[in-house]
Amino acid sequence: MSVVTVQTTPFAGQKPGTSGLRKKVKVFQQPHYTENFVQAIFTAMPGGSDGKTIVVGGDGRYYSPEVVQIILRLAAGNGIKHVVVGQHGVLSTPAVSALIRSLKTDGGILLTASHNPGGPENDFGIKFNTANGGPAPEDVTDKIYKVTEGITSYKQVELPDLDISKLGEFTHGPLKVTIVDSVSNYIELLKTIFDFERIKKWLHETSPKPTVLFDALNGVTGPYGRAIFVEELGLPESSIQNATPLPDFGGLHPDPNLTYAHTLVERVERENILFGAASDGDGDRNMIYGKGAFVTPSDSVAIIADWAEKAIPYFKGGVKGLARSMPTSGAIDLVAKAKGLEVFEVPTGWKFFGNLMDAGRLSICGEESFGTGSDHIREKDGVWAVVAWLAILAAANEEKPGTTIDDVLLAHYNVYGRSFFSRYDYEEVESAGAEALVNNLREEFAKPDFVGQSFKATTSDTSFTVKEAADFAYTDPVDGSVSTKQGLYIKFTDGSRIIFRLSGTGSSGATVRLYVEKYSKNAAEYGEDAQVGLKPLIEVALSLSKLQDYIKRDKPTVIT
Ligand code: VG1
Ligand code: CO
Repeated sequence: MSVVTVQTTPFAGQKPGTSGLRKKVKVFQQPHYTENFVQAIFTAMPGGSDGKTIVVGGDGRYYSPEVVQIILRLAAGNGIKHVVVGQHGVLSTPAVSALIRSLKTDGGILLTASHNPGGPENDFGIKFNTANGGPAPEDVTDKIYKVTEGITSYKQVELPDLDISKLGEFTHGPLKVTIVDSVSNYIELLKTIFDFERIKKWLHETSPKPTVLFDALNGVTGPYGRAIFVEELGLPESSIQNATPLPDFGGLHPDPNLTYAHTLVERVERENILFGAASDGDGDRNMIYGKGAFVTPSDSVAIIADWAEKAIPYFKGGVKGLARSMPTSGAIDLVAKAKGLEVFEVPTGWKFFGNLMDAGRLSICGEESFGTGSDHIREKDGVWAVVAWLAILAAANEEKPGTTIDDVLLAHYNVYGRSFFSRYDYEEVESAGAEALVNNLREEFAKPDFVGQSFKATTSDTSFTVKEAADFAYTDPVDGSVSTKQGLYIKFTDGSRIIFRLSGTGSSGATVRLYVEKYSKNAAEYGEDAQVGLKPLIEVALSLSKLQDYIKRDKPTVIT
């Protein structure tokens, strides 16, 4: 079968965002749209596509099977030698990263729009990961975008559809295609990281038995959850729910937060479940939620870092360094300080952690957006974080039987203090208004008297004085690459922060994110509701930015 060159013209806006290209399914279904972007990946991949091996898989959302076939045809046209595909095209994002690394492939293509809803009217996405298993760095995504802007043709072999339901090795035109089980490689990796026997001992030899509930929100992690919680840890079938991946996530918004993971929150509260957790559509996010105890992602990563050596065999040899994205609270910085570890503050998006991990300077990191992970792979890893928390509880219960999530949180605050944190999302607002909001803030920041200015809350006398304000820029300590305009932040003299950023994962319009953080070392405040403690700061953020005027919304879409 020969390679056919198909004429095409560029589509505007094929620019990968925080985590790949995300658009409505209908956009990807336009003739040549998906092909153009896949061709750009093959053209831009480091070292070219000729003779290379790649992994292909995703969260199984609507339109994935069709795109797997498109990728196979273009892979054949672009000289790729071997494609490793998850059965039915399904692999969680962490599982793709793990496969790229364990099979030492030249990269992978992930078919997911992560936590965005799926189905014919919703979102699809394509992301390219490089040979280290992590999301392509900005120089590669910039090149992909450049190629899409000038594309005139793509190359393919007109192959019939391959049956991707059967495991094994196949010859498909000029390609070798291996269809692999979606979960086994990943589960084997987790077994090398955690002490499952120790977790089992706590789960089965405690009376009454600790109760666990994992909610896959109809996303990709259902089979992974079953393999770990039911098969490996011996928990009952009732300890997992929404565990069959559905192409439209059963209409759920597969984002593990208090708003969207209500199926989890309700059952945990109703049944007094000790340990609850949820994951997102593609399995890289997680939420930890026990009866009456919500763990903010910023606290979660700090606590995992604090317990790592004691609870997780993978870190027995020592933790190398810690990191967080800029808007994430400074809780992890305090752990790093106490342990004498390096800590890095990177822009939003997991791609910025990869270089530090590859250089052996980073072990554990996280983002406030329910992303937690380590250098066992190069993506954030929802199921890993859930098992990490089970490992912490098992270890904590050895020291003091009956320890709950709440107890772990309080013990942490008693040592390190508490960072109150919240994020307000204003989704799908008009792009012009969002741009104007950001431009206005930049102008304010540039005024000579902005630093030193005090702002008073609207419903109380609390006021905050600006210590520093800037647009976050990051110089990668490993390769020296510079990323600018990564979010506008204001630090106040009392250590509080507010941050404004535009999302890079939406599929239409603009999403404004407002992040607020306030640190307390006052034990009387540790049990407070974050929204109460943060109220004055939020009021100041809204009034100084004139956010409601610019984007014409009086309430956020989601508060986390
Ligand atoms: C959001 C989060 C960011 C995360 C990204 C991908 O990006 O804020 O922290 O890395 O989603 O997460 P943005 O640009 O919309 O703020 V997901 O689970 O794709 O994989
Ligand atoms: Co995700």
